[in-house]
Amino acid sequence: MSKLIPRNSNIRRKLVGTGLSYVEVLLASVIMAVLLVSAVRIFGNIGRSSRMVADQDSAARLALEMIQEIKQLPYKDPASAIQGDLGPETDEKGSYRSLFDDVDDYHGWSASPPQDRTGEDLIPYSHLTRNVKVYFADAGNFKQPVLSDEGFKAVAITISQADKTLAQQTYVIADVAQITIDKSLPTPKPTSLPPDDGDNDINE
Ligand SMILES: [Ca+2]
Repeated sequence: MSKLIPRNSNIRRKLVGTGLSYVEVLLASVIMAVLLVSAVRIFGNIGRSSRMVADQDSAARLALEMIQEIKQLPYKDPASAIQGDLGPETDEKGSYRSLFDDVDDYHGWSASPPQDRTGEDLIPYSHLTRNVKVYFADAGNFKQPVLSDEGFKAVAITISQADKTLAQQTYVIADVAQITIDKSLPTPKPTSLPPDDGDNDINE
């Protein structure tokens, strides 16, 4: 036999109050779980974005270091009578890069981890691969490879992680000795200077 509890009794208020508390706790738990999952996702995305930005910075730095090394060298091999083949000469192969002595010796170079010129691994970039390709560039369109040397070599440097390319930079190096001056251009006339007035003015 059930017993009715008066609507305004303290017991009823306590029971009703207890029931609402469970619901509130349940809702709060659900909300906390949703917030927690969202926070994990947000921080996960921030972490991935930070790593991606750091890797792209590293890739740009590695490409820049390589082209700075390459552009210090002569356009052509100073010791080889045979020009026209791209890549290191026979006596330079297997020397890491320490014996490379011209721009196109770097053609086909690839290392993972990237290395310095003496062959030391660059440990901070051990998850990256750096490779170089060199091609003769069309004098009228540097993006167009050609079979013979027209006075320009394009150096394409790619930095990748697994199969993903992080940076790809292409630089063009000119053979200054091979570039001819267009003699059809008018020769500038020498400017006549005013006669010296003899006062040894340093600005004259
Ligand atoms: Ca060489």
